[in-house]
Amino acid sequence: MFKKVLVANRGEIALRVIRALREMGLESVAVYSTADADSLHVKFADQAVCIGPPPSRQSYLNIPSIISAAEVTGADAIHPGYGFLSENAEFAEVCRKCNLTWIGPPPDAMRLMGDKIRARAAMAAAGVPTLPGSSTIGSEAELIENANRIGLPVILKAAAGGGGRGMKIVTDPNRLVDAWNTGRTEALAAFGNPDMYMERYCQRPRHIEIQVAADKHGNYAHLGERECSIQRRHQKVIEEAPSAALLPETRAKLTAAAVRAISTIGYYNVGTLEFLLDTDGSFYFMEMNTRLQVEHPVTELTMGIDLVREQIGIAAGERLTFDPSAIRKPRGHAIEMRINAEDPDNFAPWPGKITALHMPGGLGVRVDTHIYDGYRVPSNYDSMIAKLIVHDIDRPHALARARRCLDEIVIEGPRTNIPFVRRIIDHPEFIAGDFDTGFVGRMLAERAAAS
Ligand code: MV4
Repeated sequence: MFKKVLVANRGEIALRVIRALREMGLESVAVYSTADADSLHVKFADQAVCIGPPPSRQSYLNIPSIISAAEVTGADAIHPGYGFLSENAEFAEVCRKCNLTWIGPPPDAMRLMGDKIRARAAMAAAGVPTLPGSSTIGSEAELIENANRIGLPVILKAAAGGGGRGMKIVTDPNRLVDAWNTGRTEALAAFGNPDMYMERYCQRPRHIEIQVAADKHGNYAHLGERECSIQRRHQKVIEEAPSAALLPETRAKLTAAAVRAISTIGYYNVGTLEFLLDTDGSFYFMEMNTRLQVEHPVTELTMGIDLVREQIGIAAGERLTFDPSAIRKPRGHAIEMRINAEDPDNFAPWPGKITALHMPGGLGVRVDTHIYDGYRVPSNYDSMIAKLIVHDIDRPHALARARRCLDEIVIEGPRTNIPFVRRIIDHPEFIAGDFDTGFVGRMLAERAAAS
């Protein structure tokens, strides 16, 4: 096992990893930008190294600075958290070259999943369902041929995209060429790669993801699903486990497909396969995230497994702490609500000093946050300041607990999206479990029309 681990991240996830390290008896090294000097992750780590000025490019994305911090502190491994460098295969390889263990998957698997076209092909080859689609579209003729074969509507996606960035839905045949050209230009500017591919467009799907974990000894496991359909502009707002929409036989097929996928590619560490679930119960692979996810706590609470501890153990060459072949049923129901410092009416970030703070507590309540009374939310990073996660025997009880917790929270200073979260969890269709990825958009459109 390692002695000292550098955490290449900030905010709540840096704290989450530092807590796991402390419980495992390992030393932690925090890195921070000058904007984060007063952050809790800096205070809670055993050591902390300033790695640069506020902009992420010069600090949390600055590979030489982070490697130097690991070298001067004598760390033997790096945990990347989520976002920032967590899906950067080159960073993973640089760590290895510097004799720092990468607490994450094999770089080749990261690279494969980073290319959405190659990932789709690899998953189809592993027998995982994918939507009818194309490979890289090389010409206008190929574009039209594929659209004719698949049938409109189609969705154009960037090979280097992901998370919903750079997607174009085409319903009108006259818009096809224009959408492809615009998409290519945008993809080149955003990702440095103009390649686009096409899929049949699935209307009103649910976004269901499967948590997987594997060690370096060939043990492959799934830890059930998370329902992530409640999102606004591809940013998840509420996630839950289990999904109210999955029939037991669909769940069995989905989880089996996910395990088959990771064993085929020889994956290890934790990861998430994202699927679209269609209204008829069919499901299709979308992409794989080769890292810990923001919403991992709902799986931890329902499965009783510490995913960060698993990650560290796996990287150190240990076996999974649980039996991968045992059928694990989720215990009760967990719901995560992301709390952002933002204007609840227009979603504009709202940085600034926290002048009063009270977080909820009690049975079945977990709050993952780096904020405290007097903390200043910097304007340089994303606006998520806390995750409120509730757990209870079933979904109705978990929803009641969620409402009780939202009533207890006090955050003064920046405004937050709590009123928006509250409107979702009080919405009759959300309560009934009757929603898809278009739910938030429709809810906001109705509200705009009513005012
Ligand atoms: C789709 C889709 C429908 N059909 N692909 C969004 C995130 C990315 N990982 C995949 N995403 C989607 N891919 C096909 N073939 C719907 C989504 C999608 C979505 C699309 C438009 C607006 C909001 C959305 C929310 C979740 C998923």
